[in-house]
Amino acid sequence: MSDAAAKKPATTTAEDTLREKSRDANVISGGHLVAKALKAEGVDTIFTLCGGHIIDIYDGCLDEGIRIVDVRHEQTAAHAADGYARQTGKLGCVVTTAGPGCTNAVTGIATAFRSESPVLHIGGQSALNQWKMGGLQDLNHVGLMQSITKFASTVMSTERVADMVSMAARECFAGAPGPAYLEIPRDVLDREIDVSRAVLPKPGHYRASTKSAGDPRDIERLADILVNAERPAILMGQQVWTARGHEEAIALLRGLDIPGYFNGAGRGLLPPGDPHHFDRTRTMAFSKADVIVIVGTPFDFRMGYGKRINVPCLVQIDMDYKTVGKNRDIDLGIVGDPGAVLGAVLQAASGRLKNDKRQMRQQWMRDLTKAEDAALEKLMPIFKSDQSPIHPYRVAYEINEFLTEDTIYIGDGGDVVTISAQAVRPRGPGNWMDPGALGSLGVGTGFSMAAKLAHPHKEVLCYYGDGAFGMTSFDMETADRFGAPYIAVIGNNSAMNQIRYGQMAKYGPQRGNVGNKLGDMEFSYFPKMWGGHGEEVREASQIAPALRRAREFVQTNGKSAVINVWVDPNEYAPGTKNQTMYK
Ligand SMILES: Cc1ncc(C[n+]2csc(CCOP(=O)(O)OP(=O)(O)O)c2C)c(N)n1
Ligand SMILES: [Mg+2]
Repeated sequence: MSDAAAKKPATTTAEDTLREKSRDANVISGGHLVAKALKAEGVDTIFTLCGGHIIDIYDGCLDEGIRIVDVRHEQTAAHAADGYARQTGKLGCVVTTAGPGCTNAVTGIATAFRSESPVLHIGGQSALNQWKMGGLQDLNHVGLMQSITKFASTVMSTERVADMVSMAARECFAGAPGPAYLEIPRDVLDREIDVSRAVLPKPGHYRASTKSAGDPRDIERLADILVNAERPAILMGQQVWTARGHEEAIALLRGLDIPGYFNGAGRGLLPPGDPHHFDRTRTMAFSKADVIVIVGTPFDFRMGYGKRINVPCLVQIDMDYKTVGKNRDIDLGIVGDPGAVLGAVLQAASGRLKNDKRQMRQQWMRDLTKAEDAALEKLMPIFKSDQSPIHPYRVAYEINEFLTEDTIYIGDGGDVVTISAQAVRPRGPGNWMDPGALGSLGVGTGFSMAAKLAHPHKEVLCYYGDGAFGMTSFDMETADRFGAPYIAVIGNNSAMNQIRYGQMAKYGPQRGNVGNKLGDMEFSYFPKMWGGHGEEVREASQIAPALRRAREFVQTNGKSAVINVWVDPNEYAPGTKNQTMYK
């Protein structure tokens, strides 16, 4: 844990001493039981915004050495808990007060739900002895949260507080991970009970291993399929990273000489330039392959619901039984942990790949590489465009050139960020974060703060649209307050441009510019309010030097930097032009 961790009071007052003395070791309150259960689950940080209903949890966290990161908006707390889960591979935790504290966090929890991120949301509630009486901030939180969590419940007794935190944590990891919500009424939280009456699940003893390798017969079948394939291709999705199966995934691609494609959090599992890393030829590969294996990503809109895949043999591997075979037929489905399944398949196939097949695959990969190179060549003129106003492709290209092996890249916005997917190639596993299938604008600030807190030695760069930046950026100050500075680059077109394009196309320029234009904001002023760095960039040649100065500033001053790049509002991503995301 960093220095900013566990904000213990700097000085001990007489009042503190009194409280310490009066604390009876034989009794414990609900808030302290929450903290104990979180500690047992390996949670070292909570993201929160305070409220009278939840303060006893903070008091417990102080005792357990759990870092309390208090933000300015609960949406950011929830995105940060999600981001922290993605970056640590452990349970993320957000704590909000009752009523608006909960509703403000809804977008973050919903994002985690669609992204299969294990986040425990603990929320306050009026005291049970005022149940349904119309208390301050009273709301049916459980009813509200049920549809965006895997599990949502009220804790009805102090004795069960730790037990139910552990239960909710277990639910987060059942099958494909996801969020859970737990509401704890104020009297349940504040009440002190005899320690002996509290149900306290023992760390490491209340959860099974989740590393199931699927049905052994299906593993054999897949090994057979893969050793006999001539033009196989594998798509590694987010679950491969979520479940930390990247080593097995890479070993399989290399061991059996199979081209790998990557989406969502799967991006970066292999660095660009690796012989088994492919990204610009997915359509070609998917139309010419004889076997396709989809690992850990659903057939949702990002995959055209699987309808465009036309292949003699389609295999799907997923942590969730409900996802396998959904939206289109498959030839083989395996439910299990991606790493465990892929590791078992490699083992079962070991030594069985015949030389002629290996040579065919190498030719297949050479053909794909050629097509990749041609696709990149085609993009080069706009990547290097020095037009004024700046072409958004140039910004994305410059960001990619700027990334190091230790930079975590986060995208938060519409069109400018869609464009960046064509240019930005993260150099390592976990170095790519996007909102996922919910497509939520505003994830950037929480994700950035969480990524930096989880990996203080890494650099974090968030690329925002100007619309997205406006949503959550006030919490950049929170990131800096907790020693988690990052570089924010804004592709500023003074509009919600991704939406504007569709409106213009449908209603024409007169009526299409309605409800989607923003003011011209010189965002470089913003971080200066608390000692950060800001720059305006209006010429393409100035992007790279500004990025370098931002890096230097963040490293030297420990505060964030904002590079506000003015981009051409009349340039759009092909996906936006086709409006593929709505199909
Ligand atoms: C929270 C939220 N509200 C609205 C949308 C719909 N939406 C998708 S892209 C977009 C425009 C985003 O504008 P900006 O961040 O400036 O990026 P640009 O498209 O201009 O590059 C909007 C409003 C969304 N995805 N999420
Ligand atoms: Mg914009």
